[in-house]
Amino acid sequence: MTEGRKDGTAGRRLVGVLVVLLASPLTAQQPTLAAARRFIDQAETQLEERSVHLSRTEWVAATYITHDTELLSAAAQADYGRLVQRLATEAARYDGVSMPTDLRRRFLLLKLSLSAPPPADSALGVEMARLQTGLEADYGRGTYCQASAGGTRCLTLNDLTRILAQSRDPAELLDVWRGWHAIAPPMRDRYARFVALANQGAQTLGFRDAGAMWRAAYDMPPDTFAAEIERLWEQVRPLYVALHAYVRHRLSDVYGPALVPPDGAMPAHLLGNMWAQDWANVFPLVAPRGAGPGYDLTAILRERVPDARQMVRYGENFFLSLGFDSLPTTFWERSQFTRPQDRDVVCHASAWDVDNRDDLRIKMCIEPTAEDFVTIHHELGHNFYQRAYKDQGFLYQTGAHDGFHEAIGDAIALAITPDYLVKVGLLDRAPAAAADTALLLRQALDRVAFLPFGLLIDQWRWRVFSGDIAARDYNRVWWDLRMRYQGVAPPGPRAADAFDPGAKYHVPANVPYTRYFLAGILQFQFYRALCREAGYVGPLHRCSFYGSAAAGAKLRRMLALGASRPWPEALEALTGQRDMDASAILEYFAPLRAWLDRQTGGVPVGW
Ligand code: X8Z
Ligand code: ZN
Repeated sequence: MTEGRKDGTAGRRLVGVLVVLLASPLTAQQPTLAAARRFIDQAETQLEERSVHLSRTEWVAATYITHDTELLSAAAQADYGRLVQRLATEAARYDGVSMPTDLRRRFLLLKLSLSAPPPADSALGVEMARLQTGLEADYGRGTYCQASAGGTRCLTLNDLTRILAQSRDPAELLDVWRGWHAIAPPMRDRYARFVALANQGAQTLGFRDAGAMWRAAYDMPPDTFAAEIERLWEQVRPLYVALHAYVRHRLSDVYGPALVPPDGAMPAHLLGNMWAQDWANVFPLVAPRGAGPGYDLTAILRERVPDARQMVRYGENFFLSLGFDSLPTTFWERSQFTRPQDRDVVCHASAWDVDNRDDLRIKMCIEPTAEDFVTIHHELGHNFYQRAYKDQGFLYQTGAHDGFHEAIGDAIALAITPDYLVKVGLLDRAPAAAADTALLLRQALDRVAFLPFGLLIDQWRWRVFSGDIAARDYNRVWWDLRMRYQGVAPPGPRAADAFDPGAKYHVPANVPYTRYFLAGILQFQFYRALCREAGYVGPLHRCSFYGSAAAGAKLRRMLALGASRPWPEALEALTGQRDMDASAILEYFAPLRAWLDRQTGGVPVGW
């Protein structure tokens, strides 16, 4: 489970008025507007109440993976799914009622509230919930056990991540990459069954399949949304291709043309990240030649910040500087900041609002790295959003769209500039402006490299849900898409039973992913708006709005809307724009783009 609402449960029977309506001759009458309003109010009350129980079972299942917590969580999910299903079915009787758009919106949000709605048959709903919790738990338990002379050593994803970030030995990198991907083949058939069941559920709600349902959550027709994604990608693709060409050119020098072909795809195991989704860890290999050392945030954190909790304090402090209230004491008591030594947990970072009021938590396995420092800000962005909209009705207690939720903390993290680090005492003096290229390159390895990855997971999944890709072709099409969008290839041929998408958290956990692509664009729009509000003038990438009450107030106004208004209104409240638009990210990276083009003059571009 990530942020915002938890997928939910059953619980109380529908009360009073509906039962009477169903049992009486009034059934034949046209339902009224007043009845529709009463219905959705009562639905919200029930969902809200049951969601708390669901969140608690999911929290325990994610932070203490056992056979029993898995089954308890599955049962709670199945119950909540049944409740949503029943309410959505009953809601259909109000389809013909003419109602204000605000009320209509709440009915739609009810239908869209689960990323995998259960089939009508409750036994199938239970089967689906077990598959879902089982797949996520298997991911959480995943390890790679290496046989060596001294015996067997089992490495967690944290361990493997560290090796991928630091090692420059292609054989070792290949070994850990393969080792982790071996967790997934046993998931494939269960995943295929899960897809079939989720589709049945989506169909009972009137959607063609679960992917079509996901695309329906953006205040525009699903096909228009797909086109919108394509439009945004076309805006940023040239920047990505320029970065790709530069990185490939440099890595080809480091690893040789046999491993990194100068005009082909880059192999996935050499980019510093298990999924090659961001490349910040290969920065030392591709840093501008002759550039000074700049600074190394990972090294600073290791030296100056005693533990994970203190890293989180820096994140909280940023929000406090914008005028947000401090996190509740329970946040510090109930969050999981580091990987427990004595049990299996789902380490993939997430942010929770367990009681829809103020029981905010994060769940992470924090390491003292710049990467995790950014992720902390990302997660806290979810928590402060959750708190900002808590006074909205339950169905509005979520992001303007899911990309907004993912973009808040990232926009804040963009303001972790050298000047900011000096202000909070993490850096003694800011590097000279000449170091900007290096800083921008590091930032691009993180945020520009991510964009095609953010896009392609659901390009794959939408086709999986639509039935366009059969289970036996899952892996082939996955790599076709990675090649097409990212210009990244598997390190060698993949076995017939490989299921590489299953080695990425959001696939077994069924978390939609287009949100991260959207966030990749939106975070720069938010950041630019916050910089302007703070009165900043100068090159965009050097702006930090740390300490700006005006920026904070403007941000809170957008966050407090939750999902109560169509997202263009929320976007306008902060940025003055009603469209998602890549001009801010392009402006931010403009100096780097010019530099990249100079570096890659005469070397192959594209793949
Ligand atoms: O899953 C996440 C967050 C939790 S919502 C840590 N992210 C994506 C990922 O890790 O794949 C943030 C960046 C993209
Ligand atoms: Zn997130």
